[in-house]
Parts: sequence; structure tokens; C-alpha cells
Amino acid sequence: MTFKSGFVAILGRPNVGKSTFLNHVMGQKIAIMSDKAQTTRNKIMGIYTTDKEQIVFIDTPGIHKPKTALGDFMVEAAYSTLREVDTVLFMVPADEPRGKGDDMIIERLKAAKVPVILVVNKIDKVHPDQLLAQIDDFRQQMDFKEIVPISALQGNNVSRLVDILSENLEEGFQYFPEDQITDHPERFLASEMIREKVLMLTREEIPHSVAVVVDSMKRDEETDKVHIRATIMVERDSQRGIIIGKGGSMLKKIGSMARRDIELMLGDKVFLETWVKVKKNWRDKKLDLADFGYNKKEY
Ligand SMILES: Nc1nc2c(ncn2[C@@H]2O[C@H](COP(=O)(O)OP(=O)(O)OP(=O)(O)O)[C@@H](O)[C@H]2O)c(=O)[nH]1
Ligand SMILES: [Mg+2]
Repeated sequence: MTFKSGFVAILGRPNVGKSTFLNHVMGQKIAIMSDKAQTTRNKIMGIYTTDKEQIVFIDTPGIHKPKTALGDFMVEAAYSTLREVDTVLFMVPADEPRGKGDDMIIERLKAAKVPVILVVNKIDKVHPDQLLAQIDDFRQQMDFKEIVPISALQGNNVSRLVDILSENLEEGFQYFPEDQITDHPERFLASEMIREKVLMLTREEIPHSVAVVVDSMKRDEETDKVHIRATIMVERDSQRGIIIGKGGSMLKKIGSMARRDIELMLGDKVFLETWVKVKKNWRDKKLDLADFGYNKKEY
């Protein structure tokens, strides 16, 4: 039997459920998720391997009209996958009409000449009639290889979509060892899990203004725990106050929720130490962006 493999990008507007889909397929949290738009900021691989195939999914930042250098980085990172993959999953929500953002993406997809599967997500939120109208509308915009309605949250039809991808794979290498699930190191995943808790617990401009950097991560022989030191970057003093909270209560909550997730990922006890630092307007400063993991060379 020949081994088959391929690269598949997941593209779409912010908040449509791309990372939720990736995590459902992988059966674990690789990409953080939230109800805030623009949660994902880097390309993140989810490497799905069986004894006969390897599908390398690439989760991408939601495509939007960028207003900062960070936004530019995110959108370019998403579009850069068009040059790297065999198939694109273009994800749209079932419960929102096609908008300018979708049209912009469709133009780029047409130009890229990569097979595109339309994935209509969040079908749990609509009546079947609305789903059919949505499919009809998108079908008229471009030629899709397939159209697959799913609920990434509840898992409906997700395995059907993976089957369709499998059927279309071509003979190829096993690019990654079978036990490798992503391309990012554990310290990146740890920093993301801390950022996810900030997104979960804060509102308005704070989720967008936060970056998290893991300064060190090493096993402490005395306590037999992984000791992680991380810094939460914000853009203003007032944001620093909110993240720390009354008597440090907010930071404590962020830390203990993140620690539980990181322990689950590492399968190890963790001691997490968090600091909050102000870096004025870091989202528009090239050097800061690179320091915080948003480096163009590392798409
Ligand atoms: N009801 C419902 N909600 C969903 C579904 N899939 C995702 N969501 C919710 O939609 C929100 C956004 O999910 P994400 O997976 O973070 O979306 P994303 O497309 O990765 O967003 P960005 O990273 O910002 O581009 C979260 O609150 C999810 O729980 C679904 O099938 N049904
Ligand atoms: Mg995402």
C-alpha cells in the first residue's frame, strides 16, 4: 500500500471556527480559541497521521483589514499558505451572510489556482433552510471542489470532511514523525495558553493589546515541576492594572487557569510565574513584533 500525504490550509474571516475545527480533528488543543475576533496570530500546523496517510493542516489567522503592523503580519501569514498547500478549506459561518471580507478572500482564492473546499461551519446555529440559502449564495461566487457543512464545536460532519480530504490525497512522503502533532515548540503553546486566558477574562481592546512571551521553561529538580516564567505584554499602564486586578486577583486567575492547561499539555506538574510589562504601541513596532514571535521570516 502506498503512503499518501498533503498540506491543507484553513482560511477564512476571524471567528468563523478555524481553530475549533483544527482542535477537533486533532483531538486536543493545539490552537487557542476564543469568542474574540483575531485570536490566532501565527500559522499553526496540526499534523494528522494514520498508518496510511498524513494530512498537515495549517490553521491561519482570520483574514481582516489590517490596522496595525501586527495585523499586516497576520493577514500575510494567512495568505502565504496559498503558495504552500495542496488544498484550501475556505471556512464561512452558516449564521452570517457573505460579506466584503469573504469576497476579498474569494478573489485571492481564485487567483491562487488551488483546489478550494467550502466549509460552512456552525450549522448547529441555523435552520436547514438558511444553510441551503448560504450554500447557494457561495456556490455562485466561485467553483468549489466540494461544499461541506459542519459544526466544528459539536463535531457534526467533521470526520466526513477528513474523509473527503483523505480521498483526494496523492502519494507522498510522511513529512513528520507520527508522534509529532504541531510545528511549534512547547514554549509557544504555553505562551498561547496564557494568552487564551487573557482573551477569555478581558474585554474590548485588551485582548488585541496583549502578547505573551515565555522567558524561561525548565524542570526544577527540587520541586520536580516544570518552572515557567512568562511575561504578559500590554500597551498601556491602565491595561497593566486591569490584567493584574485588585490585589493581583486577575493575574492569579489567569495564571491558575493557564497552568492547568499547560499541565494537561505537558503531562507534568507546572509552577507558573507571570509578570506584566507595558510596551507602548508594540503592535506597530517591528522590533517588538519580532521579539514577541511575530517575525515575518517565521511565517
Ligand atoms: N455554535 C458554534 N460555535 C462555534 C463553532 N465553531 C466555533 N465556534 C465558536 O466560534 C468562536 C470562534 O472560534 P475560533 O475557533 O477561535 O475561530 P477562528 O476562526 O479560529 O478565529 P480567529 O483565530 O480569530 O481567526 C468560539 O467562540 C467558538 O466556540 C460551531 O460549529 N458552532
Ligand atoms: Mg483561530
